[in-house]
Amino acid sequence: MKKQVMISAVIAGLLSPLAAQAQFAKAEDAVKYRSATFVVMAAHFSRIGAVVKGEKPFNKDEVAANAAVVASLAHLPWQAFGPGTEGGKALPEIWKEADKFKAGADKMEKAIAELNTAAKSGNLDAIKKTFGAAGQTCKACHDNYRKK
Ligand code: ASC
Repeated sequence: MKKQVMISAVIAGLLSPLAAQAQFAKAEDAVKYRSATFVVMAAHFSRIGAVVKGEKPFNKDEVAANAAVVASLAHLPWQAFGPGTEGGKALPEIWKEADKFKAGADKMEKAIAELNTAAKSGNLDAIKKTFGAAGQTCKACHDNYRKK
């Protein structure tokens, strides 16, 4: 038993560097994965948007829950833009300007983390401000790297 646990731990240790690097059998799977993460992210982001725009009443806990979902999903799509996964709504510029694309992704993750912090605080003014800034980072990438 002890030995089995040790073996499992060694295997887990060997595999952990790979965990950050997504494994997709086909390019199409990577396209589906990243599209799905963006769809779910957008659903939760726009629920916060409705509050920010005054279309829905401000419920602190709901905004915080939506921001937490967005913040955890924000880390996911990038691993699915690996070499050879061109397709879907992604423009080929993503692979030609990988550093610039990565910088945009980092900026977005940071802005979303700030929205999440604001949402946890429950301060609506801070939520509005950070929501706007986060939305700009979504838009910047869409303008440059998403098919119209
Ligand atoms: C959303 C959504 C986006 C961003 C972007 C902000 O609600 O689905 O992609 O905001 O439109 O400009």
